[in-house]
Amino acid sequence: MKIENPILKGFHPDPSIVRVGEDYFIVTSTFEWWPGVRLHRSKDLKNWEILPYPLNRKSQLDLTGVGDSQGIWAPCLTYDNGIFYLVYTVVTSFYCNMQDTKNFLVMAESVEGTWSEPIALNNFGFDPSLFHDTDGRKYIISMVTDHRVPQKYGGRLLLQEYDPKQQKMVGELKDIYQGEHGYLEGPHIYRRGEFYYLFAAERGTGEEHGQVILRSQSIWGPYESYENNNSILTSRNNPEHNIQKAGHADLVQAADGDWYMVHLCGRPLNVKNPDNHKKLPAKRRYTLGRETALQKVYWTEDGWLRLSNGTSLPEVVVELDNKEQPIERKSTIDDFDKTELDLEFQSLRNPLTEENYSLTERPGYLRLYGRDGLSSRFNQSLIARRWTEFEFEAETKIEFIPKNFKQMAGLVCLYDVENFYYLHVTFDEDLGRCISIIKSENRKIEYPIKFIPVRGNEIYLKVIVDHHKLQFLYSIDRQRYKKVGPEMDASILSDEACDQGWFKGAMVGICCQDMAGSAIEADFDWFKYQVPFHK
Ligand code: 6LW
Repeated sequence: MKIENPILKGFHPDPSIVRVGEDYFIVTSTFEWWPGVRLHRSKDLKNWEILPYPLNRKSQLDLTGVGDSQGIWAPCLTYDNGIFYLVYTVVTSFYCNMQDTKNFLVMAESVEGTWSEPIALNNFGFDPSLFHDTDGRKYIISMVTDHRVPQKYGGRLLLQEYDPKQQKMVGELKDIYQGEHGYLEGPHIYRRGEFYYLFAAERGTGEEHGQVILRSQSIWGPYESYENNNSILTSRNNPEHNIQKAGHADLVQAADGDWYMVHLCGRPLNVKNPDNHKKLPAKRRYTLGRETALQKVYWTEDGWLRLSNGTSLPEVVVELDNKEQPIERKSTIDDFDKTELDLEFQSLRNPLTEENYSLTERPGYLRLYGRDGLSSRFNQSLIARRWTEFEFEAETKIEFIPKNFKQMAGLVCLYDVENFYYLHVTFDEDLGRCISIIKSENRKIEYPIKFIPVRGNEIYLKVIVDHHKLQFLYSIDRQRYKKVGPEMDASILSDEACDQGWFKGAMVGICCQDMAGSAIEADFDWFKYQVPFHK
């Protein structure tokens, strides 16, 4: 069986994998999107099915007000003795100098829940990982942030024991790595034969990214690195390769003894930041964010880990020996006939409550009640899903009768609260009900078109994305579609282009705002996300 990377397309970074019996599970970071932590299951490593998000109660996770690209970072999923353990960071401030990186653990007997309330770990840095030793002891390893100017350590990893009985960190905190070779993140520990292996990402999550491996006979170190700390996985020397940004990896052993590695990667657009860009000059843009890929690996006779292709360059197509076990494909149209939202959808920072939506008020419709504007970090009535392909169409059918200009509802392509394209229905004092587009690029707001009056109760809003091109359309009969506004630049919805963007990917969704405070309702009959049929 062949698998093609990425295995989880679109915004699925920082993968962590575990196998329990015949099932593989992968968790990925969700940042300010709610609920927290994406979870997928597969039996063949190729076909992945989304499962309920582990952090799905406000008592477990409250991201109200949290900054863009903060929130949930780098979850790590492990299993021991009948229990799933999920550790993760909740980042509540980062881009100032003092970082708040709160680390937690939740547990569950079934991966589909219910997951426990969070247990606080230490907060020295982000990317905590839990290691279950063979003697029953458990340890947390994480990287350490350093707010001092200048920083005392370039990179540093700390290890501390976790006591499952007392449910807290115990004993001494020890440095097991200090950045003589560089900055390590996303650390995991494994035990194999006589060694403890330390597996970690290096050189940040951009195109320089890579993965290193070190080992020691004691969990506390000292750790020796493989070949002068050469990356065992990286795309940094092959900018033309289809799989860029490779790094931040985790290992899993199949039931037949074979080893696999999941890692994050990105597929670039052919569009770059300008040379004078203040954050990342001349960097290529990645609207699909960082995705999850899989590689086959093996252990050498002298106990080091290598990619099966013998190089450090990730494969696009990986050949596996196992048999494919297809899963049911979801329909491209969600007609909102169920009483719960599809798992593909996430909201921003908060769960949607009955203040925001109803799937029962008008059966067969998603009713959204207008709340905060698209720049709010508090109470938005918005649901969105990931862009998973360079080419796709998304469409919705909306019924909405706004009464003033502060009321809007429609179809949105967004990266964060500062960067979006919004095709919306609203009200104008002279024109009555009309549609328009708002573009926000790093907080610079523009209306690429004027307001266009629209008749009829039902309106179809559509977006067609083709790599860096984004075109909105609308129709009142679903027969004839008219383009609205010019072709626009999709590439601004990327980590590279966004001021507060570091770690996510573009999303498309539907939303309703009522900044006048009357919680006007908008009814959405369905939402369609479709990739061209040749894909
Ligand atoms: C992740 C860390 C990282 O926790 O980005 O650059 C963070 N490195 O490993 C968010 O994905």
